[in-house]
Amino acid sequence: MTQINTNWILAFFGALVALELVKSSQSNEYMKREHSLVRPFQGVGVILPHWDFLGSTMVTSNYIRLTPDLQSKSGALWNYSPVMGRNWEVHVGFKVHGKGNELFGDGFAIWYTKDRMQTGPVFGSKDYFSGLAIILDTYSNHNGPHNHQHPYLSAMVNNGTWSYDHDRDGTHTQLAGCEVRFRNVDYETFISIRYENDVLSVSTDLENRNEWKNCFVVNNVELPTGYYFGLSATTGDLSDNHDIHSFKFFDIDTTITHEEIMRRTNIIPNAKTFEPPREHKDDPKPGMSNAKIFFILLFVVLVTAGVAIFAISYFKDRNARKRFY
Ligand SMILES: [Ca+2]
Repeated sequence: MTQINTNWILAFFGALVALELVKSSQSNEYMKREHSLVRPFQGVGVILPHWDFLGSTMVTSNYIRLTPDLQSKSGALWNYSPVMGRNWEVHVGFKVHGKGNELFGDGFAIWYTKDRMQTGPVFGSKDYFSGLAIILDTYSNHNGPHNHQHPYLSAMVNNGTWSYDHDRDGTHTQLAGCEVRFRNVDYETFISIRYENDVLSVSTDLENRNEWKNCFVVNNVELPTGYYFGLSATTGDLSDNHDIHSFKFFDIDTTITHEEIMRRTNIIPNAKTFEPPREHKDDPKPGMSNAKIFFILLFVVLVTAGVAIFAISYFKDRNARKRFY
């Protein structure tokens, strides 16, 4: 009886192991290493195969930190192989965490763009980009009303002529978005970006459930082949650690000809549907810093004291003169 049980258990675990092997070999067939980043990251020195990095980016064996939880940092990671597939899916494992409970920022972006390794004001990368940006915005600049909370996940497609407007948290150029909560959790959080037959689908796994939750699906999004994947993050007055744990690229093309891939390199990125734009309001004048307020108060005190001293001595003088009459 005991023998039978043991055999059963062994057989059961054997089957499980076999199943896992099949699963992993299947996913590895689709995963393209030249566009992926998997642990451990550190080989010899800090060379990352297929990727370049810049700015505050720091590579450890377990994660790649785009920015530390310090003010005014900016970092990026860029794949150096252009993507020559039409249909793909990308899974990014990340962790955003920091000391701030109420105030933190600014967030990070996942790029599929024409230009790579260019720094700028949009989460550490250049504005007026050509391509796709998936933005995970943790700080609400909140100029004028928008009816969502932060962190906020949104997509923007740009043909190089649009500017990402931080004042409005990019809401006038976004295709779609959803509220997300991914900060300061103990486990790794994930985003999936699927681009198949001009349909862009973004979903997340932020609750350690090992299942995807839909964020949005947008039809009629045209992106060319031959662009580059990148990741970038930035901090300003507010900060966070922006850590990347994995980047997995899956080729989901079933049948595509070389001609079609080449033809699609000429596409100008575009999306047929945008969310309705909202009016731009100029930013309110920036608030005075504490140092400024201190110096103004000091100035007022000094002037008041000066006037008082002058007044006292003046009246003293007058009083003194009066005695002569
Ligand atoms: Ca923002």
